[in-house]
Amino acid sequence: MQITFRWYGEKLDTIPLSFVKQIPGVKGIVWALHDMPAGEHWEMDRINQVKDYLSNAGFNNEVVESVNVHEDIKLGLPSRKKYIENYKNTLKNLGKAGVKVVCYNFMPVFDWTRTDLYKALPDGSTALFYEKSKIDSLNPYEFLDTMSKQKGLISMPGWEKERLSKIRELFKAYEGFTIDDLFENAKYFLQEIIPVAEESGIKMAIHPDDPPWSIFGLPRLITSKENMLKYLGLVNSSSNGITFCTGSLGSSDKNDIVDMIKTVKDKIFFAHIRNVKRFDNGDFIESSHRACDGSLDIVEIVRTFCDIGFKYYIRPDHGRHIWNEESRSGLRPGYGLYDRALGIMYLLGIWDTLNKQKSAL
Ligand code: DNO
Repeated sequence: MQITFRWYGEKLDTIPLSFVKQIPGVKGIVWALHDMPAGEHWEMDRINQVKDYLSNAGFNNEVVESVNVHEDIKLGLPSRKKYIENYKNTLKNLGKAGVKVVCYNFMPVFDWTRTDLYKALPDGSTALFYEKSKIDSLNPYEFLDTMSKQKGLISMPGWEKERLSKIRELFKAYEGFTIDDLFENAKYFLQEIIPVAEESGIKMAIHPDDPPWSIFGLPRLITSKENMLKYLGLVNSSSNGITFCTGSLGSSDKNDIVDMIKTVKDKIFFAHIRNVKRFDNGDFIESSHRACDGSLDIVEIVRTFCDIGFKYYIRPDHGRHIWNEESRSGLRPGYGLYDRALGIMYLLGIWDTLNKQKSAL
């Protein structure tokens, strides 16, 4: 396996890559052209610019998160053809630049959803929090209104200003839309792009829905083991796979994470490993990576990845905001430096111990 770290680019991230270099074990940067709206074609020279920048800092560019899927593709509108063509051309260019894995999602309208970006944990750190009753009681417009008052919302991936400005039209377009419609449109998309991914040497890795249940009446696909298997079966290919995000799937106590990893093991090309603490009323908060701090047994999860001989990419995913980091300007909620670095050390500690035990056998 290879440890990676998500970074938003020279203009959009305030964490210097020289700091990331000091975290033991990080080989690659998980990147994207975050200024490109979904559906646009990524030009070769922009891709190469990032590649050179990363390689000068001592990192590879093998994982992209995300090439976003235009909403017209999810909705199955006639205009999807143009956006799918752009997607294919982007994949071809990424392949030429040495990219091996492309993460994406197929969530209608909202990407990951939380209600508080800075909820205090008992130790004084803050973290992303989901309050079920709030989501259940507000309509999406009221919800957006409360969210946009919180510092940093529009710097969250998937919550871009230009996207949010179309929210009313989008909800209208999804009226009466079912999960079967969404699966059907995903199938069409995969049938088109997977052959191009194969030719370009790219593994496509869909990110689970976060949280893994329907919100605001919108259907969601990657929420359970059954749905994951159904999605993988839409197009049978060694390029059709999963970004296994433990925190997203683990926000639901219905998901047995270890069992899911074992089930889809050959299809996991990228793993986001983080912990989450679930509460009985359906709320959850992103806790530290340590197993005893949350509801997920991160030790067992890492052991399972080690046992299946996982050879692809892992990142620590989100972190809490610690050591006064939330006062830093330019902080992206969930994407500070310190707790993600601690997360990496925890994951590597477990991984190294397991490997040592294995070689002692
Ligand atoms: C949040 C992320 C998601 C993820 C996309 C993948 O931190 O895990 O925004 O990048 O859903 O397309």
